[in-house]
Amino acid sequence: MSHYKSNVRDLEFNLFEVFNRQDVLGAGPYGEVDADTAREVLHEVARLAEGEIAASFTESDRTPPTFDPETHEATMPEAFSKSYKAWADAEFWRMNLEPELGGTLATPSVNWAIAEMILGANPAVFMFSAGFSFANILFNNGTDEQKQLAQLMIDRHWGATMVLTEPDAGSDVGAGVTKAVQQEDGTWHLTGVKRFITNGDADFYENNIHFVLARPEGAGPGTKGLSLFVVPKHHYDPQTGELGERNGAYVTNVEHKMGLKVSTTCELRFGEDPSTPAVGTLLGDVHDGIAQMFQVIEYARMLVGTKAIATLSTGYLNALEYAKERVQGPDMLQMGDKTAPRVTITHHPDVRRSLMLQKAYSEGLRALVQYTATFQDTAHAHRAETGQEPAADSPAGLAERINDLLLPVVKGVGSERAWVLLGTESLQTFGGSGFLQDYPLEQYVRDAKIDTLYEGTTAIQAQDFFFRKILRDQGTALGAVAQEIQEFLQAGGAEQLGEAREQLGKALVELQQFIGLLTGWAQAAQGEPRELYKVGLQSSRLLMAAGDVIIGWLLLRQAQVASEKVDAATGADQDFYTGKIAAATFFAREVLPRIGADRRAAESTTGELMELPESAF
Ligand code: ST9
Ligand code: FAD
Repeated sequence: MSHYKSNVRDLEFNLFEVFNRQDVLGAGPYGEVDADTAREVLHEVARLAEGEIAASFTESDRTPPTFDPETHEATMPEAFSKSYKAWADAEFWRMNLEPELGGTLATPSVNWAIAEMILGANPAVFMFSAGFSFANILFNNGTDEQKQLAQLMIDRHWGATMVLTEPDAGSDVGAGVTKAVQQEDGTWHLTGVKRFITNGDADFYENNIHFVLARPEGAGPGTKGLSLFVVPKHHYDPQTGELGERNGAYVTNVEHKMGLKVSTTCELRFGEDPSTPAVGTLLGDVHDGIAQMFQVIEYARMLVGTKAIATLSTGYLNALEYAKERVQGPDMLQMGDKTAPRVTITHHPDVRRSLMLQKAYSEGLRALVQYTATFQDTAHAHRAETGQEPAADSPAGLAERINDLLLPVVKGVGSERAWVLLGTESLQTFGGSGFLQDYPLEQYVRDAKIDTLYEGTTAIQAQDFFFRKILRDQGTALGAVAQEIQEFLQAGGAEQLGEAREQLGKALVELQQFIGLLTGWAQAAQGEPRELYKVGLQSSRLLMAAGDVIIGWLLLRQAQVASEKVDAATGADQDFYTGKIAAATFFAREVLPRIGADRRAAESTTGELMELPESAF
């Protein structure tokens, strides 16, 4: 039986009942993928995910890849290679590929729905297929030869890596010292050590293309001095793709990790041996490395958030199934009667609380991914139709800014809530059995922890959210989302959701005051620099609070749709809509009141923690 439990019904609900993606599909750049096709694909991907993709999930954790330091190559578990091949051969990734490279475009919203299922079933399968997405980056930013490489990557299923981190440059990417020196033929030779590189090697790749941030000789400090180089594992014939000599970029270690063990995390050394230089080309022949890499990072942050949320969803559905069968103790109302019949644990109030919290967050976070993706749809359609970047003040430009605002929420809040809830609630539902390897929960918890760390830790997401996405944006994107929430509240709706709407209204005001507090400190810091510390002390809390308000609103939006349909519905649909109303009401009562407490706690910050001597910790 598959460990993975998809939730296609909820994906379809988001896509077609809440966010009306049928209005976008089947037209313009998405002419070949209409809503019916998208639905068929989702069901097909769910079967694939629960079947062949999920099949190697456990085995690849117990028998992870091995590394041979002599050959610098990793050997992948056979079962995992089969799952990877099943995904590569199914070719659903073509729906996210530029048509010029052989793609059949669907909207980002549909692509993230597809991605969710593969990421939930066996996340590393999706991650190892990064080459298919990197081909888009090459195609859109590259020189003619690099565009040709993009096609080879697709045709020959080559792998790809994003290479930023160094031993002394983690969150602080701009501290990187990997060097690039231009050669007479226009190519570049790289020297340096990168670490923690995902997809660094796999034996199902014929070739692997590294996208490396390095500092050209003489370039300035920080991230702005970095350029992006395309460095293949093997040299190749640019026409045919036939492999040539080994390039001087070698994997020198594969890390042993807490979880996600089948994903190879590699140390990568460039140009160690002067006789085999690490030869690369400059992406697009322009020095714009950090901005180019952020095209990759933005996609990867969405990916990581979606991975975390997908794991929470399958964790919840596994916990639910277990709870419906596990019999333990009497109903609470008969707790004094030692002969009372024993009931399934779904009868216990605390288990119900836990299950509803899991349901509300996994469905609310899925809605957050899909809501974010709707803005990607707008910006993507604009680019596909015009071939131009959207103007900042155009509807597509605003959509881009709202997407930017929401990305740290998807990544930061998605990963934190998922990892914590998987441990404290989903695994807990299984009692002691959750701790065993007989059930997938312990692996889910181990595999999901990484999501709060890579692609920028939660602290980095929180700073990105406040400084870049709110302050620097002068509140434009934030204002647009807040206005949407206000309009939803003003429109009213189902009577049974009245109290929940009231809670949401209060939480929104608290959040706005919370943001005002941090904005005030940031402004005061111009005269009194230490005020900025208060922002740093409270920014992670703000990010989580913002996530809860948006989740609470999206759950209520869903509940409003459900309330209009529930009476006419029957069977599973009726249960589905009833569950939506219950989740939104529960979240509004149980979670949203905490926003006020968060704001008050933040308000009491004095910054004295920053005065405390290090020795007192
Ligand atoms: C990693 C990989 O951890 C984990 C595994 C991932 C899964 C593998 C699969 C990969 C899939 C890939 C798919 C392919 C792609 C497909 C795409 C398809 C379409 N937004 O604030 P400043 C830029 S990898 C946009 O001064 P500092 C911007 O250009 C390792 N751009 O920063 C800006 O200039 P300007 C991940 C942004 O103080 C410039 O940077 N590591 C954003 O110099 C400088 O900005 C990390 O994520 C943004 N949000 O540097 C590092 N922010 O201002 C985390 C900055 O003029 N650390 N830019 O516009 C950080 O993010 C730091 O804040 C820092 C600070 C490095 C940016
Ligand atoms: P540090 O930056 O040293 O951070 C340590 C702690 O300090 C964290 O809690 C952090 O939040 C906090 N901190 C640091 N700076 C600040 C600050 N300014 N403000 C507040 N708090 C701060 N990198 C790649 O380039 N490519 C990959 O493919 C890749 N894959 C990875 C896969 C795995 C399994 C792992 C573990 C890492 C991977 N990474 C990859 C690296 C990853 O992106 C970094 O680990 C991450 O960005 C954090 O850097 P660090 O580990 O050096 O931690």
